[in-house]
Amino acid sequence: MAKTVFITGATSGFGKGCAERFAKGGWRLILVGRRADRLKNIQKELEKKTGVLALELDVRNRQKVLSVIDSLPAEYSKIDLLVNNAGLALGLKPADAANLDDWDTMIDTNIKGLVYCTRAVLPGMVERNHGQIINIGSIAGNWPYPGGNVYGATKAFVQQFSRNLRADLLGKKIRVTNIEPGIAETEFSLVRFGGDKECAGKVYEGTKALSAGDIADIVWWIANTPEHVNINQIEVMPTFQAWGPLAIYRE
Ligand code: NDP
Ligand code: 8X3
Repeated sequence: MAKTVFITGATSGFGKGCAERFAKGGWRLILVGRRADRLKNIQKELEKKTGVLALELDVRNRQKVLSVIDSLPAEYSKIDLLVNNAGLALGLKPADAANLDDWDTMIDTNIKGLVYCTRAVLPGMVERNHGQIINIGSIAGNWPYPGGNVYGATKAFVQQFSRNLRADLLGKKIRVTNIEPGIAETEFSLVRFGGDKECAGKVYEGTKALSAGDIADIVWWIANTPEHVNINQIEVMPTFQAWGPLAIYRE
């Protein structure tokens, strides 16, 4: 029987790349996002290859996340893999000038949304003693940078939550991985800079960033490792990205 993957944030970037990769591999898809028109188009395209259930869902809506996952149609109810990908960065201002609403949105989406989806899907996995969760963290959860304040902190949460899930799930055939990508060309920067295409474009100018396909290939590989193998964490950057020196302020 075909396996089922539940992908949050499937309307763009990594999530859409994963949907395409898993459709090619014959998995059934449950695709989540807020933009209904995009979901519909992706569903139409990928239905040529596999079964697709498209869910217009905001992962910040705790009640809806829980009820939608609790009432999945029978043929989609046994989730083999949850890809907790929905997330965003908003702004790049220093902490004293950052917009508090942006901070709320990042916390509500990257932390609380991810936690809601996990909590809703996990009991079924435990009952079946089978499953896998792949979280999309970020290098920003490992390495601080100016303006990364709350975004990076939400991704540090994702890292520790992933590890703690492993601790809770010891003895069960349920795997958990945190993927921590570096710079990748998706709609991420467009969102971060409030739709400013010029500003977003500059982020990727003159370099070779990761692509959505690169991350989808990694997710696909992790999903297809043997059940006794758990990849705890993968940090991946483009070859053209590395660490800078520590900053020293001089008067
Ligand atoms: P995109 O902006 O291209 O995609 C983000 C996806 O998240 C969209 O499908 C969007 O769908 C969805 N999303 C956002 N908020 C919500 C919400 N409240 N409910 C449901 N879906 C939501 O960016 P990426 O593909 O780059 O980002 C995917 C993940 O990867 C994020 O968690 C991001 O933090 C992380 N990441 C990105 C990196 C990069 O450089 N691109 C590097 C490291 C990590 P919709 O708007 O339709 O709801
Ligand atoms: C996205 C990577 O470095 O822009 O998570 O924060 S970065």
